[in-house]
Amino acid sequence: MPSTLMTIERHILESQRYAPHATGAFTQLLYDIALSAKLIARETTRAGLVDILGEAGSNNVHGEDQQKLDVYADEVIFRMNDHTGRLCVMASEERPDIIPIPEQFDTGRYVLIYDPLDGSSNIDVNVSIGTIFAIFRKISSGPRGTLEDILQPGKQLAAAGYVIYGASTMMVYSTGHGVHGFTLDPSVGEFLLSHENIQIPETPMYYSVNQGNEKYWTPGVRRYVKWLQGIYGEGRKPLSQRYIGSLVADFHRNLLKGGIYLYPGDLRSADNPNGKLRLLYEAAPLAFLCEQAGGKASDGIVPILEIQPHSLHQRVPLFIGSANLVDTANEFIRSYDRAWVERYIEHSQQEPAIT
Ligand code: P6P
Repeated sequence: MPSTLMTIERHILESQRYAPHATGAFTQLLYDIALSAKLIARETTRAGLVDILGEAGSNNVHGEDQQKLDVYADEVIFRMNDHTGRLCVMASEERPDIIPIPEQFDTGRYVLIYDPLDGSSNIDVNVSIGTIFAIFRKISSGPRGTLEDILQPGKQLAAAGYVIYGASTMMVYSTGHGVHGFTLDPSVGEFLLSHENIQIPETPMYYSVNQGNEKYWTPGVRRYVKWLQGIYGEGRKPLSQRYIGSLVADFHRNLLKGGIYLYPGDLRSADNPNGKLRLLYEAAPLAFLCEQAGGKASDGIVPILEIQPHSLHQRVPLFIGSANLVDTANEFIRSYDRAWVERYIEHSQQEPAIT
């Protein structure tokens, strides 16, 4: 536990020293995200008490039933940021297209991409869920943001983070100067610094994968998971398998304790060898954090942060966590999954160009 009492607002302000030319808009944007997280946290803890559980009766772009809390979280983040003049464009997991800044408001030099409530299928069973956010700088030439500003590779991120709504609510973020975790003290409504400069342990404890998908895995992934299960010979505790079905919760545990989360691509459907997770608002922001914490993240072939997105809701296989475990995953795939690699590369090149 850090010795000093530091709120997230003061920490964000102090990290401004890394960008003396910053206008303060970046700092304010991070404040706004922290405030959104407090509002969403309040509803997640009350979800069982008010009529906010259950489905909103609508579907999102992916045809998934939208839980009311999903819709609430998406609205909170949008309305917290649409009028501040700090953003030029937004994008959300819950919305089909990019979200322009309403005409009546000024625009700014930042881009906000977010998954308002990841793991929402767990809402009704009271399992931890999370918000994931990514912040880019504007790169398009016009006054208002475009899809070009959204489709940036993760290596260009200005900041990224997540909020986990669990036994306690934590916000974890990085602006490229280490990864720092803050725990919400609901009695005062402040996020207080609780995990300074998080580094993912070299020695892993967990591996997280949906074993139920084993029959769809490629030969390399099967061999890799077998390797994980036998990683420590006699005398040493093997890795434990932990899979909550909530990416933020699984990632957070592995970040603090060491381990790997994998959602591999597979050959289940010929037209989508990319697996389930989304590049822009799930894989890339968490990969940014993981690399800042000394870990790695890949699609099984290349680093996640190097991938040039082609479309807003593009899926990508994800291997993320302790560096040595990610490197080994890449080796197994390189050695045993040529057919899948060719299909994946071909499919990625067919992704619709910027429209
Ligand atoms: P499956 C939640 O829907 C999510 O996007 C991640 O949070 C989670 O890790 C994954 O999907 C779970 O997917 O197919 O194992 O249920």
